[in-house]
Amino acid sequence: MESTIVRGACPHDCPDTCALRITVQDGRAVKVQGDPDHPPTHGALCTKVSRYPERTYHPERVLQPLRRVGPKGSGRFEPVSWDAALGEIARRLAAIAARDPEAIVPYSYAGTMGLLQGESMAARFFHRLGASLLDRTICSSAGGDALVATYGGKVGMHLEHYADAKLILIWGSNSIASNLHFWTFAQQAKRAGAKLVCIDPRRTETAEKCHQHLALLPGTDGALALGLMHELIVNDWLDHDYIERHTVGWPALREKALAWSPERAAAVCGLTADEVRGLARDYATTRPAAIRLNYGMQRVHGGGNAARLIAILPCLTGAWRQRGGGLLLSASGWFKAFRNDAALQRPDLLAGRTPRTINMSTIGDDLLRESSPAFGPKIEALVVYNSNPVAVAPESRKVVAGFAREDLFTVVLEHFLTDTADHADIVLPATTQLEHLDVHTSYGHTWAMLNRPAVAPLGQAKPNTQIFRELAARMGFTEPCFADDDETLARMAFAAEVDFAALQAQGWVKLPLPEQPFAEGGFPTPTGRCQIDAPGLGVPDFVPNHESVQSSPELARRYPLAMISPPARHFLNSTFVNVKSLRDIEAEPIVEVHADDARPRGIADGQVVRVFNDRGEYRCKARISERARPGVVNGLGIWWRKLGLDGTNVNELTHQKLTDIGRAPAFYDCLVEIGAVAGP
Ligand SMILES: Nc1nc2c(c(=O)[nH]1)N[C@H]1C(S)=C(S)[C@@H](COP(=O)(O)OP(=O)(O)OC[C@H]3O[C@@H](n4cnc5c(=O)[nH]c(N)nc54)[C@H](O)[C@@H]3O)O[C@H]1N2
Ligand SMILES: Nc1nc2c(c(=O)[nH]1)N[C@H]1C(S)=C(S)[C@@H](COP(=O)(O)OP(=O)(O)OC[C@H]3O[C@@H](n4cnc5c(=O)[nH]c(N)nc54)[C@H](O)[C@@H]3O)O[C@H]1N2
Ligand SMILES: [Mo]
Repeated sequence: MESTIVRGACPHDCPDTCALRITVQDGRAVKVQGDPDHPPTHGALCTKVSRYPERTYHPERVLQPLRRVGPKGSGRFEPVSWDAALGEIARRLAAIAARDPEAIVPYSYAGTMGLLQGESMAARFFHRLGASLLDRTICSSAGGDALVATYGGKVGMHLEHYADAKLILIWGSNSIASNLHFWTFAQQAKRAGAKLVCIDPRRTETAEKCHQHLALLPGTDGALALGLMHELIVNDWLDHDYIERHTVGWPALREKALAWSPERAAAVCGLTADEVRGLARDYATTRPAAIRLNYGMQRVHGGGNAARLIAILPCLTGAWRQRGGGLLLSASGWFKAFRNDAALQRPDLLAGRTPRTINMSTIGDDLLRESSPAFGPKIEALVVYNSNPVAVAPESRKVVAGFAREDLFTVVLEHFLTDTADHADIVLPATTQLEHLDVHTSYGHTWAMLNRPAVAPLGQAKPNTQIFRELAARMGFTEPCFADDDETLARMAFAAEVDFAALQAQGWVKLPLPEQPFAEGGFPTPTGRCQIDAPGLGVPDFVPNHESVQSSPELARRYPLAMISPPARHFLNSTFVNVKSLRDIEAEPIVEVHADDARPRGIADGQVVRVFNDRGEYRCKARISERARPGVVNGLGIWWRKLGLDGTNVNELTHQKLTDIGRAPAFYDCLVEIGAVAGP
């Protein structure tokens, strides 16, 4: 049998953006492996993506357009032709647009991170239509905006430089689960004698493999950073020259930090004062010292301020001066200078209109709003692609009620009948990464990537780009940009420095970037300095959780447990939950509970429990485990509601209150109570 290897790129919302080698036999992808030649990937893939053929050829793939036949949310559909489906969508959208195009809302996130199958033809379509804009905040905008305020961009250390560090703080990141190819570099550093410290409320598989684990309470990272600053000041562990020349605003923050003794910080964080002191000493006196910050720490009310405080640390000690020193939260800003987003997305098609913006994180509330001068028109139509909001958006009860509105027209572009697709009026079959062309940036490394289609589209599936191209034609949009094919889009996605011929030949191109970007300051802020005092935000401070003993004592009496809901290792958000071999590993939706919290509630290991608060109730299995610290329970995400124990998931409990910076959800700032469920 003849077999060929096709070069691809992993499309998933993960910092690693691996280079793939896909083995194709007789037109069928039979194996997906990591490319050994791509430095970050070094031939290794996570378990999930190595199961790609299983997901792609899954018997439940949606391979033809479907039209709803049952009530909203029933998941009952009949197959229809592409012609009928596109015709109906164009008719419905045109009728709404004739009244007010802002009543139409696109809803998308990072189901694929590809620049083409993400926001290229889709953005053109919605811009031309004049639909509402979408604020894509659900994941990273608290920390992301914080980094932009502080450094001037989402920029930081090179991934490979972590191998040279002598101390790595792995802060708010379960790297083994969600940033595996960083972990490889951390392991290299460890073998060369580096100390690894994990800062995470949960005793994750990563925490277990670090030398030290600081299990702070969720949402207290800002207090810890201030406690560390206190120690840097009183022990004079500051790099005065770096602060003087490359930062602005330190005196005001210095004043605040002096009020955060290790005792005070420890009391807020649920740590000991010695743990705070020891961490400060390690951080100040070990060279090079690196921080791998990740988005897990910014899904709380004060997530933005905390990310700012932590990002300031390497500027106080001058850690940026050494290779192997500094911080990385996201590398995505490095691509900014090399991307042609305006060419791909064509905001000029708005032609002077300024539609309102809907925040994706409050879709539950917004779908239930009537027209008003403040809100604008009631949402009449939703077009969902690359996202599964019914499962992933906070406060499910409201999200589900919104999606169940009989007067809402919903179109979902999907691979599978997800919880969201079940609520569609029309489902359109989309291709997977193995079936379409795309180009990629990364938020964990600095290589631009190309994904070639390895196989022909399955069934009647089409790439998102093609679906929006055909919809545009149906709507009578005649601008020539709606005729651009995918290769044309791919060629215009990057600036000349990312040579398309090189991308085609090798599959990736390393961005031309300085080796040690901030060794001598040079932050991409207007002043070139790290903005400790940032325009419009001032100096950062500790911001407590929306829901905690301190900020909401009455609520905490009724719901005394803090719940975080980090990713399960073998799922990617809600993707892969329906892939049997992976679901078999995760087995069932679980909540991890410490024995000290389980005992007084009469909860036994493996028992079904109800986790509840005023917003809702979610049933899952309790796992009594040292992974949970006392007072904090871990409800691992993000199950498909319909594959859970009672048709719900953990987002039944989360709320729509936003973060201090970035308008993002505070998924990990959530009080609950747990009770045993009687009976079998
Ligand atoms: N396997 C797998 N990989 C993934 C994902 C997935 O779902 N599964 N998700 C992807 C996505 S969408 C993203 S955004 C990225 C990054 O995604 P993140 O969500 O950052 O992923 P993790 O690093 O797994 O999880 C964050 C860690 O933060 C911890 N944490 C929770 N609250 C706090 C807190 O208040 N302070 C601190 N210090 N830590 C806290 C959690 O216990 C968890 O271990 O990963 C991506 N990679
Ligand atoms: N409680 C709680 N909730 C969370 C989080 C948490 O930690 N806890 N994490 C949050 C985070 S960090 C994020 S990023 C969001 C993620 O939320 P989403 O971005 O919605 O991610 P997924 O759940 O993976 O859903 C992506 C969907 O896109 C589809 N898809 C993939 N590729 C394509 C394509 O090419 N075309 C089309 N049409 N569809 C495609 C997949 O089949 C999948 O159903 O969830 C958030 N929700
Ligand atoms: Mo995310």
